[in-house]
Amino acid sequence: MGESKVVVESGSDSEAKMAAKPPAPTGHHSNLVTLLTMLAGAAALGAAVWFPTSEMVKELQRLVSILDRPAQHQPSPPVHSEAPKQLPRDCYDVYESGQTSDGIYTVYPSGLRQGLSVHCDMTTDGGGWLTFQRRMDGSEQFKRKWQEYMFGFGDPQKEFWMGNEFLYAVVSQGWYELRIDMEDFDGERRYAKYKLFRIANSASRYRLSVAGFSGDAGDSMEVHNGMMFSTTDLDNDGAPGNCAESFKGAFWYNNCHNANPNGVYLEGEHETLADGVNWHSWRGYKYSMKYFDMKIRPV
Ligand SMILES: [Ca+2]
Repeated sequence: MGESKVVVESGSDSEAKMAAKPPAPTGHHSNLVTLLTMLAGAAALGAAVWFPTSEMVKELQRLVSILDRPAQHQPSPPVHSEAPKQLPRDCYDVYESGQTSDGIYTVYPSGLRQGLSVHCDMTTDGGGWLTFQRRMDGSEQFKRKWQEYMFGFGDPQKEFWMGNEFLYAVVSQGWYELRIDMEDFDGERRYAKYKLFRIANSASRYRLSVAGFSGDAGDSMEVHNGMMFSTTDLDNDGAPGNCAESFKGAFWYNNCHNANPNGVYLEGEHETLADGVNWHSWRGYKYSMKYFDMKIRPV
């Protein structure tokens, strides 16, 4: 782990090379309650631009009241009526309900009443994958700020980032695995898979937990494990400078990266260092992928 594969942010020294290990994650349930209480409170005061609509504020308050109920250790009261139809929490639920075509489906993670339109990959590696990031043609601008990475942008059929808040809503429901597929301009495809993928809430800057690599693309995520998410306007990285600024993306930067999925779409070989859609362990810091996606599925 002390290998010098991490790009050192320009003008930095080595003191911040490997950031201290993060504290052990606390209960996600209580994290979610804390977050939602905070958001609902802030939005109700009109202080937050995060949830501008009163509809969303109500939704958050409803969620908090649900989550604040004591855990169901007591036996449930007998149910006499017909059980309500179960809403899909993620793409795996959608897959289980019989949908086997790739496309856009509505899911309801963490009890979100309004639902989210997400892209489900139903054909790769057994299907049931919820795609949260994709690059494929350079049509979308990925040089964006914290707020935009928080709630997402782009077209889920094409290039997009789903949004850290929605990603959190999904992965906080249980145990998830991560799969990354990529392709170069010679038409060769590689993948990286991780048995565990989780992010913390916004108060913890969406700190990443990723582990259990397999695949043929090499492990370029390991140095990002335990890091917080960073954007150009909110530097939470492990470097003295600003990695998102230096490498023109947004990611769980360390000091700074082995993977830069949200970098500039530079179409193959590039002269500049590490600012493309790079995956270091396969094609290095001067090759930007033709295709790249990131997706999750419950374990
Ligand atoms: Ca920094």
